[in-house]
Formats: sequence, structure tokens, C-alpha cells
Amino acid sequence: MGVVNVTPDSFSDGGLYLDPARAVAHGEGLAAAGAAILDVGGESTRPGAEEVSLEEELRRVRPVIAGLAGGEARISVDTSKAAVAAAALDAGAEIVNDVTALRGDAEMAALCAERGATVVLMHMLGNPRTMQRDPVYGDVVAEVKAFLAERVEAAVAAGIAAERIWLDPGIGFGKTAEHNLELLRRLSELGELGRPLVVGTSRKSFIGRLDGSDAGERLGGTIASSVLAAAAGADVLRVHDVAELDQALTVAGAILG
Ligand code: HH2
Repeated sequence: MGVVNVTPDSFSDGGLYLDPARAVAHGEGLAAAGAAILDVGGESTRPGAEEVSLEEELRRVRPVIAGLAGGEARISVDTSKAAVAAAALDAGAEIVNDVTALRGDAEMAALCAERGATVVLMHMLGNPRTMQRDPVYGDVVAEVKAFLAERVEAAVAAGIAAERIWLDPGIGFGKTAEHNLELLRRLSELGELGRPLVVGTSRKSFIGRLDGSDAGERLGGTIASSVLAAAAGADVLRVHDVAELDQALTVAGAILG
């Protein structure tokens, strides 16, 4: 899953693809580099990010999804707003990637059910404004797993088919570096939920915590963590650097058979 951030303020590529034509060209490049899915987002969820209005988010993502739809890659929309998800599905998206796991907008679950969308349910402690203020868990893996199991139940109760539900531990969303490492180390426990797993470590700050690198210098850490996640059962890897990850997965896959 290649990341297409149509935002001025995303933590690693904010402002680069705010212009729709540049965002479409970037998405096409990621698809050509091997992305099977393009995740288009118009609101940053980085720690402390400001909320974006519905009108502005629609203005950002709609033309980019329309421009990318019909290509090789499936389109996912990274949003917590049902109206944005509806417009994205109308424009050709098939997947709704909701970092609030359907808790952010009361209309979201019914919309996804009605439209037959695939949904990504992600774990987050708190919200982007508060999530990095001293997150505390007893057993982070057990708590994330219980949360995701509960969200699957809620989604199914709302009419979303179980086979259309993907799960994500939410690396960096209300977690310390050690929490993120523990989740990655024990990822196979989340696989016991029986749904495809999405993992997004790309350029995230836990990598910088280990070696002092800035967001633009975390490709090695992104590849190491993503390849190990794949080996532990991750089905979808959400990354900014698709070509490099694709090569790493090809080599790792050839070695592991
Ligand atoms: N991470 C980010 C955004 N959306 N969605 C899922 N399912 N999983 C993730 O790990 C995830 C996500 C944050 O990365 P990015 O989009 O590059 O940054 P920003 O939120 O600042 O736009």
C-alpha cells in the first residue's frame, strides 16, 4: 500500500503533493513501482495535527482519487469522515482506511456496509492531539488485540461483511517506541484474529528513537520493520517508499521461499 498524502502538514512528506496533478503523478509512480493499493489521505494524523474541515478534505482527496481510479492499483481513502469516504467511493475508491476504527463518525459503519467497501480498522489510544501524552498499557499486544476484536464485532453488527475487514495495530498511534517494538515482535498474536493485517511503520518516529534519524532518513528502519512484519504475517504494508520495499520483499521472499 503506497501512501499518497494530499496534505500540507504530513509528518514526512507534507506539502509535496498538495497539488492534485502532482499527487496523481506520485500515485501513478507508486503503482508503477509495485503498489497494489494507493492510500489517498487529505488529513494528517501526526501527533498534534489540527483537524481539517470536511470541505477542505473533500477538495484535497476527490480529484486525486478520480485521477487515479481505473489504474492498476486499488484505491483506498484514509479518512474518518463518512462524507469523505462516500465521495471517495463514488470517485472509484474501494477501501476505507479509518484510523478511528469507525468510532469517529457515527455514519461511517452504515456507509461502508451499504457500499460493500473493504474497511481497515486501526487501533489508536486517544486521538491525534492527545495520543502521544504518556500512553500506558498493561500488555500492549493483548489490549490492542482485544480492541480490534471488539471493533470487528461492532463492524459486523453494523452489517459489514467479516471478509471485508482488515486490521491494523496502529504503529505510532498512542504508543511509545517500546510499545511499537513489542507489537511488531508479537505481531503473529494479532494474526489469531483471522483477518488480514495492515502494518504501517513507514518513516515513523520509533525508528528515530532507535538511531536519532529524522523522518527523511528512516528508509532502512522502514524496510527492516516492514520485512519482519511481513514475515510475521502482515498482509499489507503501508509505506511511502514502494520501489525499495518491493525489492526488499522480493529478496526476502526468495530466501524464505
Ligand atoms: N499511519 C499514518 C496514517 N494512516 N493508516 C493505517 N491504517 N495505518 C497506519 O499506520 C497509518 C495510517 C501516518 O502516516 P502518514 O500518512 O505518512 O502521516 P500523516 O498522518 O502525518 O499524514
